[in-house]
Amino acid sequence: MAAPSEVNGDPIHCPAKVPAMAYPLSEESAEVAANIKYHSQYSPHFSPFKFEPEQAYYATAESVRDSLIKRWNDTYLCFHKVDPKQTYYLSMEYLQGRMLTNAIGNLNILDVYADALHKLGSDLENIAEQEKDAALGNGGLGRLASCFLDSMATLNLPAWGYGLRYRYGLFRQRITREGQEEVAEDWLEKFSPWEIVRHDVVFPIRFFGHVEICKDGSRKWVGGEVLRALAYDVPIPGYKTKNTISLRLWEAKAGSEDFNLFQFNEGRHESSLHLHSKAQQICAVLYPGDSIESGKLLRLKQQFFLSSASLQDIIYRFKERRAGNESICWNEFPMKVAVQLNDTHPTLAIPELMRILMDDEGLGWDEAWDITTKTIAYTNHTVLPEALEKWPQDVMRKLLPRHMEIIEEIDKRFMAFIHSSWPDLGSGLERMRILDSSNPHKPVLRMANLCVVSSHTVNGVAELHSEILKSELFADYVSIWPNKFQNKTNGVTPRRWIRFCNPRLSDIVTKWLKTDEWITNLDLLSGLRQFADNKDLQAEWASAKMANKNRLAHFVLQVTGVSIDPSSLFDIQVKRIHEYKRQLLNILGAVFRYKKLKEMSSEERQTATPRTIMIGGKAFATYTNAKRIVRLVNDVGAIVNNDPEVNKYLKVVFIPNYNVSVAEILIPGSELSQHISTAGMEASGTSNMKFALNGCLIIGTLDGANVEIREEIGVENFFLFGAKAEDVAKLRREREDGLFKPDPRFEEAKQFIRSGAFGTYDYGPLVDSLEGNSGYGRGDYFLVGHDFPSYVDAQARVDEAYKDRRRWLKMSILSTAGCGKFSSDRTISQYAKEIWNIDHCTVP
Ligand code: 26V
Repeated sequence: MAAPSEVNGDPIHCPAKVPAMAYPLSEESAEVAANIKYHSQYSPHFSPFKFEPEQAYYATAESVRDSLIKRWNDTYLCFHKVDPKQTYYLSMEYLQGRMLTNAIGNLNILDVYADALHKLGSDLENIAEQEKDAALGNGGLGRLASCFLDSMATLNLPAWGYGLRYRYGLFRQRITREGQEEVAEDWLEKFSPWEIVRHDVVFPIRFFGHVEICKDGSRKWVGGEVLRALAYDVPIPGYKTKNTISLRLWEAKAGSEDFNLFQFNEGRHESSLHLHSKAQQICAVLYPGDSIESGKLLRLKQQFFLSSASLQDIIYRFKERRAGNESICWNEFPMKVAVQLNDTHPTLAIPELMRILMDDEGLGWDEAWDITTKTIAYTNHTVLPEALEKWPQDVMRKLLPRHMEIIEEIDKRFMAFIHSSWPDLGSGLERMRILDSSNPHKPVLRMANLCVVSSHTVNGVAELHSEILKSELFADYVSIWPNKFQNKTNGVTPRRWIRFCNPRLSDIVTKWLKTDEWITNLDLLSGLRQFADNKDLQAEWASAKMANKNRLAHFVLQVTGVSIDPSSLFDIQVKRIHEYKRQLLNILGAVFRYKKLKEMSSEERQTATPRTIMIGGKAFATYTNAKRIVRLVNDVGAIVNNDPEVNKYLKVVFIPNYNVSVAEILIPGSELSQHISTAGMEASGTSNMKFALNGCLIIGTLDGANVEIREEIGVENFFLFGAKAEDVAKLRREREDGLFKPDPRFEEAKQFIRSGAFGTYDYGPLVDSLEGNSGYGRGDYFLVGHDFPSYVDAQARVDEAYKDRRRWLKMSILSTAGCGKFSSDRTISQYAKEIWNIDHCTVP
């Protein structure tokens, strides 16, 4: 027997008497409330009798989705009618984070939804926290792709993203006594309200098989196994515009005809579902471990799956928009389509486009090549040797025999071109080749070289990085194609990274600038400079920061159990854990600080600037030294935080499971952030931009985008230290030749760790990695020893600056004021104009 209130349809936990009505797209809070209630009661996913935060979240999200779908359809129709040149951004990674608050913010319906939920006895902030992050990426490269989508939509650009719908995104990091533990993150455990499956958008994807030569000499790739790519669309709303673009994620499927019912009924259950299980593996995880052959093959399959499905879809749309024309004029293709490769991961789009144009559409090589090279552009995101993709030739030949033929032909023709036009190139020639057969036992394909040879434009992601690409990694090509190389300094979306994550500071900015236009024209922030000394602004600024610090302290207590003092200096380093990013330099500095505090008398200690050092980030599961670093930070924290003599002046906290949502709490509450990579190694960095935008000061090296941030905000507002990129090679040689004289403070900090002061774990091997240098991965290749003394000195300057509150606040305001350049709107406008040649297409 049901309770009467249930039968009457009034959910038990939904006190307000709001009738359940559909009212899609209303802007009245009562109607929005009715719409949310409608979704909660008619959702096939939950019992209609509850309105607890989880159900409330899903119902609210579905209600917002109604608006998005309408806008998405209008945008699609508009693009279809106008038929502008369109950009397709191909990326193996997207770090979308939570979508509800972002969508509500971009649609400018925050107040209405907050009010509607209030009517239902709920609270928007509270239910928004129910959403799991969509973490379909590792770090900067994936988050950049997501910021770019936000800017493309906001700028009304005809542009789409393509990616993979991984079942398990980046792992959840659990911290135990042993350090990091990886737990599978099932972001689709229930379902995602933000994706719309398109059962009508399906393409075949072939693997293995062989090449047949037809009578007319043309070639066809046949046989092997054929899976299907099924589209899921995630609508991406622009800020205060109707334009809503698409992030199309592909899922791998097998067809029902691939299920062998006969075998199944005979009891051969596994083999009857053979192809289904293969399909499931493709999108199972982001970055399958690739230390063994089968893992490598799976990663290559993923890359081809993304490239092939996206290109088939692009070509389908190109043809659809020409339906009715007698024949397709393929020369128009590059005038309608721009494809951007986010790093080398989707490089197979190059031979796949060639294959489709030649084998399916019947074009000749020259025509297909002309179209391909006019369509494709490539962004490089790293100079690290281990991240530059190389695929074994035998693996490629087996999995994609026709593509291997095409790549060999590209390589051959490129060689011939160089021989005829630049006969004196000498050893540069071998370095430029796509096929690298220098090791006859393991010939490989250099994917970056394939990209450079086949793209019309290659870009780096910060000025310094783009210069390094031209002078080192791609130097050989610059002499042949001096105009192919560009710089596009990264940016971040001001919507997510200040307006929505830091409403307090945003309101202050709007008040003092007397406009909120800065949200779409970030250069206007420079208008704050004139008030940097103003006492009233400084007071408001300080109070917003303190409120954000309180919120952060509360969060830290919740997730770590460590209580931190909001009046101490909040010093944060959050990013993937990697030796080149030098979290080890940070923790060595913390250890040194702890030792000095211990040596002080209690009177001396009282003059110290109290600090809370927070470090967070995930270590790649098989990266031993990175995992040791995570453990060391936790072990140092356990000692320091429990030392009653010192813990008023220093705390060290490891922030577990760093992701987009955690960043949204950390960044607004930060006062100092560390961007301390070895000069020349961080392509750009984008968290440096987010921190500076939120008025956080930076201690950093002259690396990546730090260089430009420092120029923009003023050198006096940046705590600089460390070697310059141009000196790094010489310093490494000196270290190798035994000419390096370590600073005694560096020796002292290392010795303190070796002494066992931080528990019983043997940190010997980790500390040993800072001794000597005999090449990449052997010894102190990242120059922690060289930069340690200047780092400690820079930290002492920070301590002094922090004591002068007014000076610090002024520097903080000037940081925000100088961040206009670092909007992804600026970056995307430059890509649109200087690489893609596309124009905006605004939905009326
Ligand atoms: C990938 C991997 C994967 C295997 C383990 C080692 C390793 C090391 C580095 C990488 C980097 C992949 C590319 C990447 O994420 N680059 C980042 O791109 C950001 C956006 O442009 C940029 O801000 C970061 O500086 C750059 O590291």
